[in-house]
Amino acid sequence: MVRDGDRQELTRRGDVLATRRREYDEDDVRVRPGKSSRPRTRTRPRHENAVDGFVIAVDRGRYTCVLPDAGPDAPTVTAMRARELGRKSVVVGDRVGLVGDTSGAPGALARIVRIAERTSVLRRTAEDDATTAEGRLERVVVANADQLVIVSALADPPPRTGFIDRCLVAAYDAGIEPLLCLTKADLAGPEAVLDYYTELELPYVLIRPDSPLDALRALLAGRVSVLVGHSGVGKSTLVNRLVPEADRAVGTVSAIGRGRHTSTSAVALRLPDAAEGWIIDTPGVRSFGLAHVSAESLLHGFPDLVEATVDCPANCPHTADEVDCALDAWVAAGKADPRRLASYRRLLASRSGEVDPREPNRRGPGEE
Ligand SMILES: Nc1nc2c(ncn2[C@@H]2O[C@H](COP(=O)(O)OP(=O)(O)OP(=O)(O)O)[C@@H](O)[C@H]2O)c(=O)[nH]1
Ligand SMILES: [Mg+2]
Repeated sequence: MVRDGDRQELTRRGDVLATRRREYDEDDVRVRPGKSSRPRTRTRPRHENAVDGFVIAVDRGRYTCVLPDAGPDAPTVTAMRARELGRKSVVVGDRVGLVGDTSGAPGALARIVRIAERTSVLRRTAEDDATTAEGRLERVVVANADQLVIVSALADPPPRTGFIDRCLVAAYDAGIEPLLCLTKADLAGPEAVLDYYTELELPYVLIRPDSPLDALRALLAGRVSVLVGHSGVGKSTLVNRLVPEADRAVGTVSAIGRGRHTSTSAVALRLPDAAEGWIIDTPGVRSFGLAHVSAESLLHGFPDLVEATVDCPANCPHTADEVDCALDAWVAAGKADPRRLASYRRLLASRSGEVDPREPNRRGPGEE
């Protein structure tokens, strides 16, 4: 029998505790459960009745959910978070347990009592450098997305491969499949962008205002896809074409080639007909900070470079000043585009808060 006093003494001496415990019979050691592990008898029965919900919008503490088991025509349910969720955030794409009034009647309010384990989490940080406060400010964009649709206009605003590269890193890091969606193909050709990604097996679609969307629809069917891109690239325009009743506000692009951040929050929309998929429109972002991605994982966004690193010395930082880094020879041999290596190294430098000496203004060509 371990008395309370003894237990404290043992806890202070963690290692000793581990050794000593083995000397007792399991039955002899009766440690009272801590407060946090005590079963919550008051709330548990209601949790068992919780119905499944899928969060499609978040607005000032109110969560709009659909009930997947209630069919596509069932009304949406407005919910708030139950206090017992603590600080856990609920985001668009979350699969949740709902209790309370889940009728969806006007004024009805349900409560979110649990969040299902997420299959993927798309994150971004305000800045790249994890040592700064901004770099530590991590935002979960959406949960449970299967596909990241990187939307880039071919003109107005012009494409920025540095931004696309960042999105690719975020996608691979989160285990979400990327799809490149090049809009405004009526204004400019895709050759330059596609040439940059030749070595990657990156699926892409071209969008013009009058082009049929069959290819895109086929790639979206049955999946949860999230659109990301700069403001003004045409995300909401695309969503309105895919989901005619979506009625997403569409903005204009200013003279300096920037959108006006027309969309202000993420919204998931059900794809019509037999597609059985969801498309999530998100507000335009200026950049996609990657402070949360380790230096090693950063490389996953560059599958065209990964293979070369088997010839690198152990713990090679892959930076430009590392003379034995095998990436330089790989690019010199024509196995990858030198611009991709430069982009990777810019990200490496940006993460550690360093400015790449060859990039006086720190940002890559064409990046905001
Ligand atoms: N020429 C051309 N214009 C387009 C195309 N797609 C969208 N636009 C225009 O681009 C502008 C911006 O479109 P939005 O759909 O609001 O862009 P967004 O990406 O949702 O922007 P934010 O909500 O600010 O992030 C609108 O004036 C659209 O009409 C296209 O394929 N071709
Ligand atoms: Mg929009």
